[in-house]
Amino acid sequence: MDLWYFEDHRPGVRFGLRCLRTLHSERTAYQQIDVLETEEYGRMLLLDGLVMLTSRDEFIYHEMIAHPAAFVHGGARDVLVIGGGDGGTVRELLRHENISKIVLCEIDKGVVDVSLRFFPEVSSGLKGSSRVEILYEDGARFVEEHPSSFDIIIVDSTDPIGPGKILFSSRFYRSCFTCLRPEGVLVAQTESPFYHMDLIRQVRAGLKASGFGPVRFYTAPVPTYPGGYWSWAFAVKEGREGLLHPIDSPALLRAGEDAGKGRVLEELRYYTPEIHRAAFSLPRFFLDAIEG
Ligand code: AG3
Repeated sequence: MDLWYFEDHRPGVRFGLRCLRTLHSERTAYQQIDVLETEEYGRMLLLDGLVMLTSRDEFIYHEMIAHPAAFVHGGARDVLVIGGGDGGTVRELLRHENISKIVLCEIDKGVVDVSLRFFPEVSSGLKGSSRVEILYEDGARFVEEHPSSFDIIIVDSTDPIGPGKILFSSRFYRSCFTCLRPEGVLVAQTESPFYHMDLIRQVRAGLKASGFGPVRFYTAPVPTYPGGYWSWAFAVKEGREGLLHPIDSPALLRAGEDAGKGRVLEELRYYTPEIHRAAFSLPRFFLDAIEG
């Protein structure tokens, strides 16, 4: 039998993976969760029919959502992850020994439970670390209620539909700004430059209007996401030393001399200091779309 999973990326574009079997399906109060075994990409997690991760390429997405902010800040103690219930982002953040507390604010406990059961290598950080606290709450509400509490906020959301929609709003970004300490960094996943430039422009405007310094974007390939090409917003809050620079921050430039940071780099499979720099260099069509 030939079993295929398809995600419609556009009305005229369809992405497919041949599957061996379905491992899990459930409908939670928030969304449909499915886990499929694919032929080429290992296990795959779907929320409402959209690919959230596969075992084979999740390392690129998770390394790239976590390490740029962690290396640029350098001395973060408290990090908030909104969404990210699979635990991949937490796994990456835990590699940084300066981070003493990670709060994961995931609205749907079902995602955490499914990841613990079917993706142990992704979710490993979610249990057994005293540095991780999991809250099953609305992230938008949480940031409103915790002013000046975090050094880094990472928005590891789904697409801007369903429960993820509010996480792309200007009101949410204003709350994130308030929730960050001075010198804080916000990173948010911002979809595919091929298909979602309107959204990327909207995110940029929302962040700029919320008090952040320059708003930058960076990109990396994620083969199983729309366009195979993904983007993240990177915004900083002014601190005593001014504004942290995404590729020239003192902490990033010193990372090579720090034994702890060196160990982090040795553990990674995608992120390198060179990739970091390159990722912030945007292709012409991207620059034209946000500047034009
Ligand atoms: N968060 C971003 C997934 C968006 C993918 N979109 C899609 N397939 N249409 C993934 C969560 C991983 N921690």
